[in-house]
Amino acid sequence: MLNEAYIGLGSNLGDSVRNLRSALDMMARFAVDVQPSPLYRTAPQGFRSQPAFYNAVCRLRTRLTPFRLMEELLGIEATIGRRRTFRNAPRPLDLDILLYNRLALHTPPLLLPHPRLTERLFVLRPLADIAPHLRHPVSGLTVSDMLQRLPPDPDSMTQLRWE
Ligand code: PH2
Ligand code: MG
Ligand code: MG
Repeated sequence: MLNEAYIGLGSNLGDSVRNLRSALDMMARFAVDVQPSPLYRTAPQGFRSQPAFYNAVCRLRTRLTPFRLMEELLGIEATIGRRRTFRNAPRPLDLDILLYNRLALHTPPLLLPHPRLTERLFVLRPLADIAPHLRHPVSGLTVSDMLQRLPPDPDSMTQLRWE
């Protein structure tokens, strides 16, 4: 059975745009219909004294379970050169499963939907570009609803070209 998942992509070390593009290419090994959102340059949220991020999301279809999907994504992060040091440290690539079908799961390290999805402009803005009517399986809110509930912060994001 083909499952539908949404993945958050982020990078703020090295050649970030190249890292994000390579990650999208590598997802074709275990997924079909990989559809990326527009690309954004975003101000770091949380730990602020680090380089600006490049963020996007993508939709994909896969036969993998969420656990196997997470393993594959961690494998791509490692291939691109991520070394885990401290939480929220600058990284060449971060790939997070945001949503997987309408599944709600609490099996750390895999939490679905992604618990910080609703508070992150750098996730909701690109997600709204490709799936505005998609619903959060727990709250029932659409992506546009969630985006409208966030305080507007237009200066924190700039849309860029992929090429
Ligand atoms: N990821 C984080 C913490 N802060 N800020 C931005 N702008 N983009 C990110 O991808 C990001 C972040 C932890 O994963
Ligand atoms: Mg992550
Ligand atoms: Mg993350």
